[in-house]
This record gives sequence, C-alpha cells and structure tokens, in this order.
Amino acid sequence: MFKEREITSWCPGCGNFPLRKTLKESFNKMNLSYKDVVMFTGIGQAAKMPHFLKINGYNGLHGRAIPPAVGMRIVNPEIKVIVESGDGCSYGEGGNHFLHNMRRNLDIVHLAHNNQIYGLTKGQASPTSGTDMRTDVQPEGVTAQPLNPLRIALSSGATFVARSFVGDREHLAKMIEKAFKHRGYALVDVLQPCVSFNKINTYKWYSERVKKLDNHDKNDIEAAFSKAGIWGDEIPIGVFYEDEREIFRDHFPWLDNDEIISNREIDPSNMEDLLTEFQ
Ligand SMILES: Cc1ncc(C[n+]2csc(CCOP(=O)(O)OP(=O)(O)O)c2C)c(N)n1
Ligand code: SF4
Repeated sequence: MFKEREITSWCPGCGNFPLRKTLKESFNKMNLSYKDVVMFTGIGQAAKMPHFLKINGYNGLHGRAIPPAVGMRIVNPEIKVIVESGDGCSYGEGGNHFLHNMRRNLDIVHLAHNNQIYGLTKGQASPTSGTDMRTDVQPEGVTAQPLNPLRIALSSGATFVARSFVGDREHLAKMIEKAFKHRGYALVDVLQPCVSFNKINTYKWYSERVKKLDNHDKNDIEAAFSKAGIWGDEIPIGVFYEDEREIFRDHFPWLDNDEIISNREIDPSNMEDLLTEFQ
C-alpha cells in the first residue's frame, strides 16, 4: 500500500495535497506496489512528491525529470514510469525534453502540476502564467502569451493528452488511471492552485470555469486541438486526445532478446575487463 508521509513543506491548502491523496488512492486501487512504479521529478514544490509519498523516486535537476525516466523506461519495460513536476519544471526549464520525448512516444505518464506560477522560488511568472499577471519580478504585468501545454503536446506527437483539476478528485483519479492504462506518452495537465503566490487562479477561479468535455471525439486530433484552445470563462477538462502508435522500445526489438538489463547481476570484479575493451 502506498502511504503519504506525515511531514511536508507544502503550505496549508496547497493543491499538491489533493493531488498526492488522489495519486496514492489510484496506485492502491490499481493494485500497484512499491516494486511496480518509479517516480521521476525535477525541482520545485510539486517535484518534492517523492519526498512526501512513500515511493521509489529520483529527484533530479530543474527541468530534467524526463531524461532519467527515459533511461529507466528503456532498461526496464516492466516498471511503470511516472514523471511528475510543476509547470515551470515541465514546460519551462524542461520544455525541450517535454517536446522531444513526446515525439519518441515513450511509455511514460507525465503529471504536470500546473499552478501557473513558480511556487518554490516565491511567485515569479511561469510559462503558463496569464498575460498581465503581476508578480514581484513582473510588477507591470506579464507581457508574453501563456504557453498552451495541451496544444504543444497534440502537435508534438503525445498519444494521450488530458487535463484535470485537483478540486475534482474523482475526475482526477479517472484521468490518472486512464493515463496509466495508456501505452505511450500520457500527459495529464493538472490544474493545481498555489494558494500562497497565485492569487488569480485560485480554487474558486478554477471551480467556476472547469467543465467536463462532452460530445467530444477523442480520436479526432483536429477537434482536440480546437477544444484545447478554449481557456477563459470555460476551461474544458477530460481526455482531449487518445491514439495508439508504436512506442519507442518497439523500434528496438533486440532489447527484448536478452534478459532485461535491470535484472542482470552486476559483478564489480568484471569491470576491469570491460574497461580494457575501451582502451
Ligand atoms: C536551471 C534552474 N533554473 C532555475 C532554478 C531555480 N528554481 C528552482 S524551483 C523553480 C521554480 C519551480 O516552479 P515549478 O516548476 O512551476 O514548480 P512549483 O514550485 O510551482 O511546484 C526555479 C525557477 C533551478 N533550480 N535550476
Ligand atoms: S508555494 Fe504554492 S505550490 Fe508551493 S507549497 Fe505553497 S501553495 Fe503549494
């Protein structure tokens, strides 16, 4: 059984709490054990998830959660790999890895905690902050257009693209479970209020706007792209797009011809022979 740790450094009321609770419950519902999942994160408040949930995890550099996840995905196809990080870490510092690994379609679940702000470093604008948002370092307001992670994912080859909101845990659990069942890169952009530094996109603000997608054909990429462009008085949540295509590992069948690398016994006394091969 997955368990939450008692002590965290998150602010009371932070949207990371309901996300952690939902994630834990979903893991338990899916009958996953500690041996079945590894979580990769970067830096930020969201990225502290493996510190606050009892899980096998790897906490890397800011924006660099995906590369080690890719390594794990390649050497061990049996383990579920989850990348979890904030909007800054996922779409800003980690933007390049986000783009290129969706093209590769690795079998990875990516939960992006989207609070539209840099939480850990005390409230600078992030790539998803709204235009005109004022912060301590953007006192006259953000001038750039917010990045649209769903449209980027759709145009970069992600085979599962969804959005949810921590204020609707039932919906969030459904999206997490669908993402885990999907074979391929599964992005769930999770609206996660930062109660300390984002006073615009609050629980109330999101609650008044989120609306479940209905009459939507999730196999139609044009329809998904159009729905992903809706943001304002209405914010659609749900699965925007789902498709099946070969995953990265399918292109390298020789990886399956041998015992999986992670099961091999490593004998350090053999290292010398191996190193001399490269001399
Ligand atoms: C390359 C690099 N740039 C900047 C920083 C400083 N930094 C640490 S956390 C952070 C923001 C985190 O924001 P986000 O990823 O949105 O996560 P949140 O804290 O909101 O959950 C920044 C800018 C860093 N550690 N490394
Ligand atoms: S700063 Fe924001 S994101 Fe970070 S723990 Fe506090 S409320 Fe959560």
